[in-house]
Amino acid sequence: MRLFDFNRAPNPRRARMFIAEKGISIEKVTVDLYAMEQLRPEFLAVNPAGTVPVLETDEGVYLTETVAIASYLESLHPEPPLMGTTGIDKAQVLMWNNIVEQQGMAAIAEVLRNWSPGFANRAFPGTVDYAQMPELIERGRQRMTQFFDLIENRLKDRRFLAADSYTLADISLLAITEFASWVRVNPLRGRPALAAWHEAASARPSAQA
Ligand SMILES: N[C@@H](CCC(=O)N[C@@H](CS)C(=O)NCC(=O)O)C(=O)O
Repeated sequence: MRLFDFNRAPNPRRARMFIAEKGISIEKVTVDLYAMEQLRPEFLAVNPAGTVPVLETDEGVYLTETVAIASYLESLHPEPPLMGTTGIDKAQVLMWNNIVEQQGMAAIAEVLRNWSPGFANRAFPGTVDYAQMPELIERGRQRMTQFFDLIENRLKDRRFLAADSYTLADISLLAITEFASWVRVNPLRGRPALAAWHEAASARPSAQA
């Protein structure tokens, strides 16, 4: 089994933190996004979407979404459970993980990819070039505020985002809370519940992954 990885990017970090929480080790293959290695034919044969992380299973199947990688590893290594144990907990983990990806990650990506010169013509990952649209930057920032306010409200009286223990949803939230600094936003400012949650989450050894 191998993980196609890049240590500076937030989505591969989610996979690495999940692996670290499981206490397992998986061979890593670096795909240097700064050198655009994700668009080389040999990597596009692994993942036509040109994104990392990708988990290559022992059977040669490529899993190209973090949630799928997590789900597969959870099935192989159920302890400690990171995706819920009861029906309702499993549903809540997927629900909050989706909210983090589709509202939080998407909003930050909207700002970053339409703003940073490093993403000129790279408004989306993959082989098709998309021009930046600067008018989306401010909208993305508003969506970020809306997302982190939602999370602040959720965490007011809870230790963890989705269930009674640390899960994939928390891992995803940790990755994107820190990813916000890429667009010079500190989501902890003025959000005490998120700040307390972040202090605890970032103290976990897996946060170093
Ligand atoms: N939905 C995917 C997202 C993967 C993704 O967008 N990865 C980024 C790095 S954080 C990437 O590979 N970007 C390549 C590019 O921008 O060309 C997941 O859940 O892992």
